[in-house]
Amino acid sequence: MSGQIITLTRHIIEEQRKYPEATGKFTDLMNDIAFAAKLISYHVNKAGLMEILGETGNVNVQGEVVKKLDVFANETLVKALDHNGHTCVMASEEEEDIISIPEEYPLGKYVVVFDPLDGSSNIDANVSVGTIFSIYNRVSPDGRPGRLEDCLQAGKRQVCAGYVIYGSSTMLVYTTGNGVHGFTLDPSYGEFVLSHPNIRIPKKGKIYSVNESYFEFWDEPIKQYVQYIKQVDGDTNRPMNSRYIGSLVSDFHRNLLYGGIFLYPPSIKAPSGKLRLLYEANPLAFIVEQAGGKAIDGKRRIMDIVPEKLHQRVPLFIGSEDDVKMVEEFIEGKRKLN
Ligand code: P6P
Repeated sequence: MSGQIITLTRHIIEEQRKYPEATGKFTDLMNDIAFAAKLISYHVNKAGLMEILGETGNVNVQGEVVKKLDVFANETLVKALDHNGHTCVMASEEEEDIISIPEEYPLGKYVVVFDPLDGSSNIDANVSVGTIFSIYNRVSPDGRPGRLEDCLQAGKRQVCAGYVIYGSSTMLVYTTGNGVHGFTLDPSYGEFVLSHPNIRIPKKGKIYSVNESYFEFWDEPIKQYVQYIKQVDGDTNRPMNSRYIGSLVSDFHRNLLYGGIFLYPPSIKAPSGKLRLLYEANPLAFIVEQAGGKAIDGKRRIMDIVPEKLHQRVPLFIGSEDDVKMVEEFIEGKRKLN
């Protein structure tokens, strides 16, 4: 019925009804993530006023130790997810090793890996930043602390993936394999409200997002692809528009809604690219595939890659299906710049 307010909690509960075995623990876990997102949103939006910027260890006017926002975001997520008995282990871009659940807390079956505040170096310039997360079922034996193997699962085993974008408004976008749904935080009563049901990415986009300052360091096929999409040809709707914010969640979110491709290719300087497989490429790949798009590392489907290390980097080509297929054709030598 139009005019209904569907909160994130209600949406998850209704989604979970499709799984008779659901116990409600996943709903609780997602609510814990949403709670952390609200706290992070509040501090991101007040950062400039609360002197949270700058190096760790400063003391602000209240005499509190000032944390950099990404440290604050990391601690907020860990504290929100470590005590409710839903997780057995976590991993974060901010922590070298896996994050174990304190002994005094019960263990759960879920594994959460996350980038607590991607793009945080942009905050001082008031550029949108984001939290990115993936949820898996544990693979190690129940009843004992989770292990590294629980975090090193291929992206196709994700049970949920999502991101929060802290921009002109705060949005949470997630999938559990039944489409992609976006919720906007209504600060007047602190609820994430369904604003973008069943997001679908256009099959072909008009936007490409890449840091072209690395052009000379790319392999020849990537150079040719980027030169191709910049050529003038009305019949094939070229040139494409260049849009690059330098904040992954912002570039991805815009391309998800409008259509297009984000590229972080391998280069002489970064043979595996810059972005991380576990908590950047995999969750966004799950989301884009659920929205009808595609995500590859240049040769493989991102979600087929079995991680070997927590902070493993991977080249990333992600977005509209036809755009990613075209860069794939250049990489495979099936298409060349005429
Ligand atoms: P470059 C931000 O530092 C980040 O991790 C992503 O959010 C962003 O997409 C990428 O790096 C930008 O990297 O090399 O273009 O500055």
